[in-house]
Amino acid sequence: MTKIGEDTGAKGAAQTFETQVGSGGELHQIAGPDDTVLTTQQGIPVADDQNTLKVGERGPALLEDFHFREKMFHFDHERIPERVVHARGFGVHGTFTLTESLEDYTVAKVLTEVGENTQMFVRFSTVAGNKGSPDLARDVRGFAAKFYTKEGNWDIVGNNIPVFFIQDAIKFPDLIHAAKQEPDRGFPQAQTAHDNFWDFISLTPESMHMVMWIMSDRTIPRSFRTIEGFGVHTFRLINAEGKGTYVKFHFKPKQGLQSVMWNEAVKLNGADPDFHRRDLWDAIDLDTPPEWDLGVQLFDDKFADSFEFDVLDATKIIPEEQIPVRKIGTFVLDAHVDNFFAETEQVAFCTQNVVPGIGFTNDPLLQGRNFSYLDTQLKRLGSPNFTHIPINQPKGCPVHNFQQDGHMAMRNPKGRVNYEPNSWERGENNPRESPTTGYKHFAAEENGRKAQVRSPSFADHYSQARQFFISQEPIEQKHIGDALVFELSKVERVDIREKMVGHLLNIDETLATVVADGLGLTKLPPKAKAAVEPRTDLPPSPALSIVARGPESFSGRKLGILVTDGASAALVKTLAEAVKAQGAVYEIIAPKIAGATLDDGTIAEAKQKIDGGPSILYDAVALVVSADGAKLLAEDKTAKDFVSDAFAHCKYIGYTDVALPFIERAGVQEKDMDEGFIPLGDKASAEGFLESCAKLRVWEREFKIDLDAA
Ligand code: HDD
Repeated sequence: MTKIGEDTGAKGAAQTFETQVGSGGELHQIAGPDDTVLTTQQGIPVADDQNTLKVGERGPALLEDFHFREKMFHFDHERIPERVVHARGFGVHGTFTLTESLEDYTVAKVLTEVGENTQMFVRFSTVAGNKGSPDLARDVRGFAAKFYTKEGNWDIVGNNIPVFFIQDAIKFPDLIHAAKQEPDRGFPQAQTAHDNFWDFISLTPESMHMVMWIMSDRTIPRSFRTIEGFGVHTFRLINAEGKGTYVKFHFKPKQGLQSVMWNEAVKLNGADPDFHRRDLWDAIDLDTPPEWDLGVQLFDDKFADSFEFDVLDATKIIPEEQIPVRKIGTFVLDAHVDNFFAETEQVAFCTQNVVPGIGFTNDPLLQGRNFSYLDTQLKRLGSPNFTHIPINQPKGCPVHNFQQDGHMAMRNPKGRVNYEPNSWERGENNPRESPTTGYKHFAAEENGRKAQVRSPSFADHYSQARQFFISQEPIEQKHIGDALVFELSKVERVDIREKMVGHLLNIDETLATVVADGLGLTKLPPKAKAAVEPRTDLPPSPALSIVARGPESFSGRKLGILVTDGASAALVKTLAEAVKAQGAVYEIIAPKIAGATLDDGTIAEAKQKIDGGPSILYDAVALVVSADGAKLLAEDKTAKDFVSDAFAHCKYIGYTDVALPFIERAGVQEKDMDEGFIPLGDKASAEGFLESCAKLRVWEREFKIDLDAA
């Protein structure tokens, strides 16, 4: 037994503790009464956090050890249920600033007070994978935004795709069951490439528009920073006169749109399963936080009545060419959470969180969501008091009501009165309704027969799928074909593959033929029966292409500079300056993590050893090697992969002339060295290289090197 210090730091109360010392006989010093002392949840200072209380050195443990019991009890209960969908997420704080008032359309202060800053929290996510699944799964990205407005919390629980798989919320559990792991085997994880998913889809023609989007590169984004966000549904704005205007919400990334290639995504999931979250974390750390414009498409009943499709159908878009997106403000996401669990895990988004001036429509998917989100928070967070958790508390306004008690209540009304009406004096603890500023539901007139029906106006399932497809650049169309072939090749049942091709025949015959060929079908299956004849007269909408709307510069992108001993110090410096001038970043990759000794004797410190820094981590690469270094790398499989992958992924590759033999040994012949290969030497060449990199990829290359090229 050892006696430990008299002053135990019990917040002023001097106590004496007796405790067993560790087997090494070390003595645990306790600091004075300050905030750095380890305590139990009850505030009792802990003297020994290494050994349980036992009888004798080798004896049994004692129940009396309250510190051990509390610690273990808490640990055993650390996990809460992960979200049934969108389990893997990444949250960040930000600020929204309004630049254009919508006062003609809404009374919502967040949309009318120009120049006002509104605090925000955004959680990005994938849908199907579990919490620990990789970031680059082919999947829809959730883009959920909480605006802490002066009039309460407003949530837009959106995705990076403006349409959805289903039209009625009653099919959501089936969709998600089919998409997630198959129930008997518990796999595949975070993938739609399996029988159950495509079986459900092949029997759900309304999902065909969404299928085009999920098979496009939208589902393998380069970064959270390079995705769009969509509120998806038609919502309603309500002005001071109670007049309603339909609205669709859009988030447009100032960074431009960008995706990776499928082969890259597959490799990224192994090399860095946290690729997207790390990217956003780094961008905030480097003080280059991403920004989005908040845009709205506004329209009235007249437009809705004349539009080709039903504006209440969440499987349809309104092309931007028909109703342009009006940018009304900007948000910047510039602050990390303090704690992942407290904020990112516990944040609770609900589609029904709207503020005065913003309302719903009868979209049957939205109506169902308004029930589901509140319901799920009770399961996940365990109490109706989930709104008391700091991340969910309104920050822009006070909260006063007579809701009380329940598990984990952090605030209860003070004083005697907890009901309404009452005869006590109105006050902070005795709040009253406010007919002037309170939320008023849109006074829509409704009347109809009670029935379980689907409106005939929802019956066109293929026309916009076709419109999306024909709006893509050739390389994007190729990727859609490749993705369908890949996914359906993982489907074991031939009849499901065939059924899918039958649907594609209603969308685009060439696409259907390419996919049928890729699957090795000997003849085209019959066309799927369409509820209404698909239209072929919808014009392409250029706004739907990622490639057409890429960034204008290399800003915010990352160059990988592969160096070896003896490489040119001047060139490394020049490249670094050119990268900086573009607002981009770079990483040095070297054969050893300590870095490389350059030709002037300076050391280029490496961020990555070559094995840990494959070229998939970079938007473009530069091979700044010496002749000896090139010889060495030419014998190294990983180094050769660095080059051959960058080539296969259509990236820009800068190189010193002595690197040529290395490039050749990596499998790239001189005849294959297209405009994406840029010789590096002087300052001008480095600057020219970085300017070319703004195009991000040399897409023509893919048509030359891919067997599947149409
Ligand atoms: Fe959902 C989570 C987006 C349809 C039911 N959904 C969730 C999240 C996003 C979306 C981004 C994650 C929020 C977060 O980060 O915490 N969901 C959508 C979009 C949809 C959609 C854009 C179609 C337009 N969802 C949808 C339907 C239902 C749900 C039709 C059910 C009727 N969604 C849920 C949920 C989740 C959820 C079960 C799981 C965790 C959560 O809500 O908080 O309630």
